[in-house]
Amino acid sequence: MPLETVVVAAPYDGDMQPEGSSAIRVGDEVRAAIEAGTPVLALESTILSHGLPRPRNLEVAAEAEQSVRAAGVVPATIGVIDGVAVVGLAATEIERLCTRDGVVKVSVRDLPIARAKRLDGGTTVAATAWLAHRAGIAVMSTGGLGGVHRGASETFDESADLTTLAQTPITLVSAGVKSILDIGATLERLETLNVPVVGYRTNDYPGFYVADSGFALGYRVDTAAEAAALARARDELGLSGAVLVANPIDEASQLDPEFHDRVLAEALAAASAAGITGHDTTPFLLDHMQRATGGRSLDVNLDVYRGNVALGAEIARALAG
Ligand code: PSU
Ligand code: MN
Repeated sequence: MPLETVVVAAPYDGDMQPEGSSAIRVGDEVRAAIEAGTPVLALESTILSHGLPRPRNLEVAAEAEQSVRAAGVVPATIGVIDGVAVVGLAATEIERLCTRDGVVKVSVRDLPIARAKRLDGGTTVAATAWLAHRAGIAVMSTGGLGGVHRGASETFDESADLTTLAQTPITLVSAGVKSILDIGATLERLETLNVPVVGYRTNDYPGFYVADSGFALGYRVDTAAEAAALARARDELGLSGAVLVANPIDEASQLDPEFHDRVLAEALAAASAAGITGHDTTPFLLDHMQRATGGRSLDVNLDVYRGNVALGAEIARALAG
C-alpha cells in the first residue's frame, strides 16, 4: 500500500484527529475488521527485528499471522515503515523489518524520532500496545514483557513497557518476563502501577523459559472468556491500564528448571566478569543462554510465543463475541 494512503480507524478513545494522522496508518483489512467488530489481535515487531535471529524471525512472523487467521481472527502486526507507524503491516513490510539492516528498536519515546527521521522500526510491547489501542484493538500477544532490570535500584533501568501498560487499556498475553530481569521487582512495579496480572490456568507467575518463576499470583483465569470478562470489568470501572494475562509454557516444553538456573547464573557471572553493563546486558545474556543451552532457549522462546499468540486470538474472539 502506498504510504500516502494514511487513513486511520475510528479511534477507540476519541482522542485521534478525525481527519486521521499521517503518522499512523491502519491497514485496510485491520480497519475493516475493527469497524465490523471482527476480532483482531495485535502483534509486536521488536521480537522480529531484534529478538529473533534471521531467517527464523520471518518464519515466525508468517506462522504467527497464519495461526491467528486460522483461529478466525485478523492479525495486526505493528511496526514503523519509513517513519509511519503501521497497524497491520503488509507481508512485504514485515519482510522488510525482518531482513533489512538499520531497523531500529522503537518504544513510545522513539516514535517521534522515527517519524521525523523516517526510520524503519520494530515496535516494543509499549509502542505496539499504545498504537494498537489508538487504532481500536483490544488484545495483543507477545513473548516476554519488558520489566525491571537486575540492579535497577542503581541504574533506574526499567522498561517503558511497564509505565505504558499502566496507561493503556489493552489485554496483553505474555509468558511473564525473562529471568535475566528482576522478576520480583517487576511484579512489585506492576502492583504500584495498578496493572492487574492473572495467571492463565496457574497461580504461579511464569518465568518465560520455565512454567513457574517462583513468584505466586493472587488470581488466575481458566478460560479465554474469563480473561475477556476481566477486560470488560476494567472498562466498566473506567480504569485506564492494561490487564496482563500470564500464560506459562507447558511443563513438558520448558527448560529444565535446574539447568535453567545454572545457565542463568553462569551468564550473569560472565556478564559481570566481562564488565558488561546497561543496554548491552540483555543481548549478552540472551546470547550466552542460547549458546549454553545449545539453542534450546531459542526453541523455548518460539514455543512460548506460539502459545501466547494462540491464547491472544482466543481472548480476542471472546471479547468480540
Ligand atoms: N523480552 C523478550 N524478547 C524481546 C523483548 C522482551 O524476551 O524481544 C522486547 C519486547 O519488544 C519488549 C522490549 O517490549 O524488548 C523491552 O525492551 P526495553 O527493556 O528496552 O523496554
Ligand atoms: Mn532500558
